[in-house]
Amino acid sequence: MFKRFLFFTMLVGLLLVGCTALPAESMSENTMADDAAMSDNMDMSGEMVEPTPGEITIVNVRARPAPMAGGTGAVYMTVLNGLEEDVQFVSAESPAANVVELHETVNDNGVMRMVPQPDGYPIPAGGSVELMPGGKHVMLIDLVAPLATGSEIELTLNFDNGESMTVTVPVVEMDGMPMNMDMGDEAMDGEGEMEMDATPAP
Ligand SMILES: [Cu+2]
Repeated sequence: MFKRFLFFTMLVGLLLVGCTALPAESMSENTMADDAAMSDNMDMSGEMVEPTPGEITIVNVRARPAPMAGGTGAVYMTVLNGLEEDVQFVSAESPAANVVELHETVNDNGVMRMVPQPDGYPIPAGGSVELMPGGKHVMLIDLVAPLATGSEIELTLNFDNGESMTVTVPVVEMDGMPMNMDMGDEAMDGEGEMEMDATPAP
């Protein structure tokens, strides 16, 4: 089951869904021309995404399809912190899954492991965190139903400042190779195996 994770792919293009999603026009005006800030607040389409002052915003949220009830799924997004304080994205919940965890896929000497991140992800003031295939993700465990392409699920994000927000997550097909998990079938044999690391991070 977890092996399938390697094949999930980057979504090209923007899906702007959520309670405080940025308008598409303002994002497309921000091009890659800006130099220094490029490495940070840039989403997977290569466009700049700036935090909205005073708010936490969630952009480019999407879930990959999942074939089985009782199986797993993953949700990706970019979370932008427009507040003047750092915040921690500490947990998430969804009616679509009985268990929701925050994970990070790491390359441990060639073995891709999903490591639970029970403390969540820090988001610096004015900064962002990107959840993407092959990296940080919201893990849906024990799905209530399959996630079919074109359907939607609700996901609630909880932050350590007491804020929570619920977003509607579209289930989208993810074509093409993942940005940083470019490996073929042969890499899946032996050492290329995906393992679930059940050890809680320190
Ligand atoms: Cu995971």
